[in-house]
Amino acid sequence: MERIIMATSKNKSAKSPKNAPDAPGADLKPSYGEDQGAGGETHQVAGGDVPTLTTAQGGPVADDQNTLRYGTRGPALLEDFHFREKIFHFDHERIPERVVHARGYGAHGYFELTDSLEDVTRADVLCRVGEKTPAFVRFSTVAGSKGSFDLARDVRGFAVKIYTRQGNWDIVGNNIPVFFIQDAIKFPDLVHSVKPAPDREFPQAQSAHDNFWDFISLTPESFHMIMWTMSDRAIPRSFRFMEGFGVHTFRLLDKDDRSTFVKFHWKPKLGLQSVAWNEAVKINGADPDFHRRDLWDAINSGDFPEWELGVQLFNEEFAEKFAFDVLDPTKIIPEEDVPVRVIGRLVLDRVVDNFFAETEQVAFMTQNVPPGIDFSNDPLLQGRNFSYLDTQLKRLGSPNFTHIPINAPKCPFAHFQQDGHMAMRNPVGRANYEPNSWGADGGPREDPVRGFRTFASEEAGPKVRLRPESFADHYSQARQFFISQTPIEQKHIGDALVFELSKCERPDIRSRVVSHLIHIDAELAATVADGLGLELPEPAKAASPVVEDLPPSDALSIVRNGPDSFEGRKLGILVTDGADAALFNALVSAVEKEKAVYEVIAPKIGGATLSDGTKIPADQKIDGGPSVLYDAVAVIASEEGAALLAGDATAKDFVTDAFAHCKFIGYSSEVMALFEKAGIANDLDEACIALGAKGDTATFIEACRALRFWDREALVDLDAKGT
Ligand code: HDE
Repeated sequence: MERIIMATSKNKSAKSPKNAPDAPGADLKPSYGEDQGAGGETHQVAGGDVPTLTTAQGGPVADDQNTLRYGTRGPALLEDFHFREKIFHFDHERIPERVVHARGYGAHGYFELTDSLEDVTRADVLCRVGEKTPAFVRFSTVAGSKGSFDLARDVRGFAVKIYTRQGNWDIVGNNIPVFFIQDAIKFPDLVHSVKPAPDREFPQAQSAHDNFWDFISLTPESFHMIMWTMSDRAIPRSFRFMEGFGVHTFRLLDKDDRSTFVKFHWKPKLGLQSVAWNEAVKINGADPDFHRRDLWDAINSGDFPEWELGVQLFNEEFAEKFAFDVLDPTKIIPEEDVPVRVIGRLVLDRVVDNFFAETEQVAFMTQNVPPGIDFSNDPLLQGRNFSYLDTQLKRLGSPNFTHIPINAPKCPFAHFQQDGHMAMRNPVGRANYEPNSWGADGGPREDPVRGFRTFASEEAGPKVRLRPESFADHYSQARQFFISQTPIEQKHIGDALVFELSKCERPDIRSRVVSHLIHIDAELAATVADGLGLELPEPAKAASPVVEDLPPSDALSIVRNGPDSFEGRKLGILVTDGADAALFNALVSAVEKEKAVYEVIAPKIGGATLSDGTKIPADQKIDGGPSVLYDAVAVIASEEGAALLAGDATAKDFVTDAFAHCKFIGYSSEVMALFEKAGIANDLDEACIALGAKGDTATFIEACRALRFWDREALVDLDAKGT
């Protein structure tokens, strides 16, 4: 609590109106040192001074090890207020986790506009080129609970809060540009179906079960999204290498309230990248925190993740003639039809100080838009605008959740809202209503010119519960997505469907899913049916004929939008005692030159002694650092070391997995002994690169830029399907 008071009182410099953060309460600033308890008294410990431990009321604590009791063996005493307060607070530490997107990870940064949109919007943040506006981003999975693993096959949340001069702007998006459903009224059903079944409370963080596929197979509008979630987009390598999308069509309004439609895109600077499903399953065991650790490590090492903000701008005329309804959230507008114009960048440069205070308490809301940005009638967006405010009250427990620093605007603000649980910024003075006649002491007033104005769209028609005819085509864009993928990505979609449906106990559900796939791609449907040992069913009844000739779009493929560098990626170097020091050092400098990172894996965590006698510490012991944690691997061993590895099951897994996951593998000649025992010696291909001669290490790291040697996948079938 003390720190919150500090944070608000530090805002003194901004000239702020009555209800601004530094009005009431700011005078509580203590006259002693900021973060010190007990009157600022400190204790000396090894490494410096620390504050005296206090109760939440500020009273110094003498003994934090023992409760107060009668005699050493007697009953505890009620008067032990320190114990009572400590346990009371502990008992109330949890708040409800998010109903969806419970598992997430946040970081601070800034948004910088590079290209002004002042011709189409009066949103200040989209008009000030070069200004850095503070931002907070929270990435998440959707289905799993807070303690689930990072590499679930799932959509990822990509929620961005930008603290603009005109209030908070939240783009509460996903890493997939479409959604499962067209109408918000189906959201509870969708989420219930994917969450653990209510009777048995499993499976956790997985869509591979009957309830989910039952719902999906009865909801044809979900099939475009299903193509995306069965693609490798649903198993990203890192938050840093995924795109983000605002999904819905929004409006931009200029100073005369003229409207332009807009869709928002975040494009990662380092390109797109995903993992293999077999890898994802193993990463979840080896490091369930794989994605959050990746973000934490990247930011803390100064390698700040960055995305471009792009917009697709279009007018009513385009919307009218576009083949699909721009209000339908199960549709995209291909970049070939409306190019993405890059207008800014988002950089994440600071991890949180405290996970709960920031990442857990951050409250995103689709309805947070500054003047100059407005909503469309997308029925999903309309429903979300209702839901997000409601959910914050449930989770954070008070209508004053905007008083929590992570949610508070950073611009001056003033209103007459007051009281309620945990009120920290009540209005000062006599007027707490308007209109009033207290003149200059009367508090804030509305501003019709600079305030938020809604687009005055003409609406007409009867009150109905009906989807528009223009929402009826459920398969054409699903097909367009599928044909836009490279062959290897298409194979992964087929594999994913077979895997997921093989976890369904009911054959009729498997079959009903396949009956929809027939409309998307006949060969895909046949492959999935075959993979399931299922007879090809009759096609599902389609509400609208499938448009088969939509052109493929390169923007939809991950492989076509990968990086051209190994920058930001991680090499795992497995070394043993006696490994060639010159080779190791050359490899490390090649990695550093590429702005990539590396970890050393060794049989013992104490490290390995190289051929020249230098001891290098290990980051991982071999069974704690399987190759699935790295983008590429190198194995450098002495003859003795290689013999030792050849007899070790985890070392064999290290290389066979790297091989099966189509990774680039660098190796010293001694390592052939390990390859032989692991059964891959005869299959080595051009992505297995011998490191001996000078220059080999540079060649190896250059090769790693391709990230995967996909040609290998045909040889290492990972699902025993023979495809
Ligand atoms: Fe959400 N969603 N959502 N959602 N959503 C929530 O808000 C909801 C939808 C998204 O990191 C909840 O604070 C409804 C689409 C993200 O804190 C809740 C509907 C998209 C996050 C909620 C949708 C999203 C949420 C749960 C259908 C992508 C996490 C806790 C109409 C464009 C934000 C909370 C964070 C969170 C409701 C559909 C993205 C319950 C009713 C579509 C990234 O309010």
